[in-house]
This record gives sequence, structure tokens and C-alpha cells, in this order.
Amino acid sequence: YITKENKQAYQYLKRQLQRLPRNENVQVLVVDDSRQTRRYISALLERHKYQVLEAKDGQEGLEVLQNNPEISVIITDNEMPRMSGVELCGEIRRLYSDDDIAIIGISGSNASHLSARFLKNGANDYLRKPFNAEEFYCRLSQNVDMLDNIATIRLQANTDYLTKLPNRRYFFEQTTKVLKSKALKQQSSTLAMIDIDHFKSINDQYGHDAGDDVLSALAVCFKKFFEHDLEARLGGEEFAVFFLQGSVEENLKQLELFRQYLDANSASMTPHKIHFTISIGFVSMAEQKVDALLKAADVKLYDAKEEGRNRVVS
Ligand code: GH3
Ligand code: MG
Ligand code: MG
Ligand code: MG
Ligand code: MG
Repeated sequence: YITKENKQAYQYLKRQLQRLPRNENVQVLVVDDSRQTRRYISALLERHKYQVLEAKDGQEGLEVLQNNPEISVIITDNEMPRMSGVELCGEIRRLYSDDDIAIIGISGSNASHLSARFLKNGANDYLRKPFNAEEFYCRLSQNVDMLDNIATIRLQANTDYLTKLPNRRYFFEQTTKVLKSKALKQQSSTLAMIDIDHFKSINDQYGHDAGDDVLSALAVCFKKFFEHDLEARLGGEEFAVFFLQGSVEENLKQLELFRQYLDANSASMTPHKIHFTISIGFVSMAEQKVDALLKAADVKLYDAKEEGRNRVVS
């Protein structure tokens, strides 16, 4: 489940997984009204394997940006027809965070205040033409490093270290956003709380590391079964799924299949061949606070435990 906020983070992850030289996955947009300058800057970028897109003024730059959401760096001239570079900066910052897109202003103008105007309007850096190619590469690379660092930290802040599932913090942030947009339309929300049965005795019998293996194995299944929904490890051996698609009946059926699948297959998922089961509390209601949804699901989960575990209660 990828949100716009995590776009950069996942791009970073993708780059790491594919082990591609970094630049090959970095899209740079060059905005300049002079075809000659555009070509010169693009050639510099291509020499270092960056992916390059071009636009001939700010207006076109915005259009290219909207059609290419993976662009992460914009290099822009200032004096251009229709929309200047400084104006373009302002527009981009209205639409995109500086955590996602870096802007480098470039101009041949002698106006000494131009660098300040670029920076005040949201540019991250500024170069005077003619510039030295080495300096150009260094500044560009530092800006890409900064974006990568932010992406890494953001991903780590949103991910549970053991299971690599989204964590509680991410779950609350994202569901709160979805609930806010649903509130306007008076729609109901569907959520499940999932808890491993007798997990304490798994730890007691096989050790804490084996318990961790169970948590990780369960997380892999979560990703498979709830690919299009928002699943998270809330803490300990408790998980939640916030459904983003399907009818209530379909969601409930999917959870029942998940429960059955684990009951039948969990024993082959870990080195110690530990058979484990889960209990599930399920709710679907018009509610605007995720806490309230979780609380309601927790009541159902408690019932599932009381009624003998390894079941879904709605
Ligand atoms: P129930 O069926 O009622 O849910 O019983 P339970 O034993 O699963 O529940 P209980 O809340 O009594 O115990 C949960 C245990 O989960 C206690 C805690 O030590 C363990 N636990 C929490 N986080 C982790 C973890 O990250 N790794 C491991 N191995 N154990 C954990
Ligand atoms: Mg110009
Ligand atoms: Mg418990
Ligand atoms: Mg438990
Ligand atoms: Mg528990």
C-alpha cells in the first residue's frame, strides 16, 4: 500500500533492491527556454546517467511534472516566457513538499538578489551561469543524497523493524487521513484486529527468537492476503487491517480464509515448525476516529478469545 508520502521512500527502496547505480533511477527535469542551454545541461546529466526530461518554460515544466510523478530534481532557468523559474518554484512548493522534490535555480542574470529570490521561493540551491561542471555535479548529488536520506528516515519511521510491516504510527496517520475523507461522504469503515493465540506459551516453549520467527512468518502472510489494504503491526502480537476495497462480506470472507490458511499451514512456516492460530475481531461502522474503530474491534476480539480462539467474530 503506497501513498504519495511514501513514494520517495519506496523509490529509494526499489533502487536499493535493484542495486542499480543510483543516478539511473533519478529523474531530473530541466526547464530552460534556450534549447541550446537545455541540451547542454541535459548532456551533462546524461553523462552521469541521470534520466532527463525537458521543458521550455515554467508552465510546461509544471505539466511535465504532473505527468511524471517520479521526477525528484528540477533544474530551472529564471527568465522564461509565460512563467519564470522563481514563479515555477513557488508553484511547485504549493503542490509538492521539499522532502520529495529538490529544485536548483540557474541563471545567467547579473542580478545579485536572484539567488535569494530563488531560495525564498522554495529552491534548494542556486548556480550562476556559466558554471563549472564539477560544481554542478556536486550540488546535484548532494541534493539527491538529501532526498534519499529523508526517504530512508521516513521509511524507517513508518516500518516495524522485526516484521517490516507498516507500524502503529503509519497505521494511525494513514487511517486518520482516509477517515477524514470518508467523514465528508458519511461512509462506513471496515477494520479487523488480529491477535496470535497463546503466543506467550510459544515464547515459553520455544524461546523468544522462535516467537519472533512466528511474527515474521505471519507478516509475510499479511502482505500476501491484504496486498491492497492497509495492514500494520500495532505492537506485540497484535495486528490490524483497515480495508480499502471490497464489500463488508468480501472483507469478512477474506479474513476467514486468512484464519483457515494459517490454521492449515502455519506449522510449515518456521524452522521450529510451530503451529499457531489467530483470533480476529471485525467491525464495519460509520466512525471518524480510528481509536474508536480499534476499540470496537478489540471488543469483538475479546469475544473471539472467550469463545475459544482461532475464529473471526463480527
Ligand atoms: P491470547 O491467546 O489470549 O492472546 O494469549 P497470548 O499468550 O497470546 O497473549 P498475552 O497477551 O498473554 O501474551 C503476549 C505475549 O507476546 C507476551 C509478550 O512477551 C509477547 N511478545 C510481545 N512482543 C513480542 C515480540 O516482539 N517478540 C516475541 N517473541 N514475543 C513478543
Ligand atoms: Mg532564459
Ligand atoms: Mg492477550
Ligand atoms: Mg495473543
Ligand atoms: Mg495480545
